[in-house]
Amino acid sequence: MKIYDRPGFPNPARIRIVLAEKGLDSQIEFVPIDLIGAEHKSHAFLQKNPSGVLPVLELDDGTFISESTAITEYLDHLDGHPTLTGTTPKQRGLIHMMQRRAEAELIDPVGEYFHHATPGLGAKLQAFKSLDWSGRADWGRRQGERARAGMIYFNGVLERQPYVAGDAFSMPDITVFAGLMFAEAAGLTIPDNSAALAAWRTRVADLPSVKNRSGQAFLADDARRLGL
Ligand SMILES: N[C@@H](CCC(=O)N[C@@H](CS)C(=O)NCC(=O)O)C(=O)O
Repeated sequence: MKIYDRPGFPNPARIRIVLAEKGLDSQIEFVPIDLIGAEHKSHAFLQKNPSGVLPVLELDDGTFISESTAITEYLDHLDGHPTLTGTTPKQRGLIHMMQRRAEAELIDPVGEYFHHATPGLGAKLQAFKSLDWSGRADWGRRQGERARAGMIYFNGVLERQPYVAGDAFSMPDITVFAGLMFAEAAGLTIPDNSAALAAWRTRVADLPSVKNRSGQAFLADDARRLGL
């Protein structure tokens, strides 16, 4: 199998954590894609994922799977013992629900903030994203506020239970963790009164699959190039 990704970026990081959780690192070839140079908007890449985003998984039979949730589902079920997406109907329902919230209330608004209220991925990408409409920075900042409201929501969840979807670490924990990682890189901080979220983040950061995964440093070189 191959993963088209970019080390350090938040959605590719989700899959690197999944691969480490499932012990699949050695079975994957990592293919780096130049996001700043807009390689993911090339004709060749759009054949793999028409959405033009990373990560993308390529199976040995040539099938392409994109969307981090779909890739996670696939990898989690490969060994017949899913640990990240639930086994009982109740676990699967709760994990799916919290997964949607982790995307809709956190990582997606952080992404909109990053692309609209900051230089985002730089000038070359602006053309692909039609980012030249007026008011985009204001809209982006509102998405930043939505993301911070999402952090407060997840703080409340984590005051009641150890992990985002209940008693066990699962897919939405990975998404919230990547969302916070993205937020930090984009300059959005966790609100002060979010002790449960901050403590959960410290615990998750210490998990072997999170701590030891490859490509942790978010955008270090890219951020410098972009002046973030
Ligand atoms: N919904 C997608 C989001 C993927 C995504 O936005 N990936 C980012 C990297 S973290 C990307 O490729 N951005 C490039 C762009 O927006 O042009 C997923 O879950 O995989």
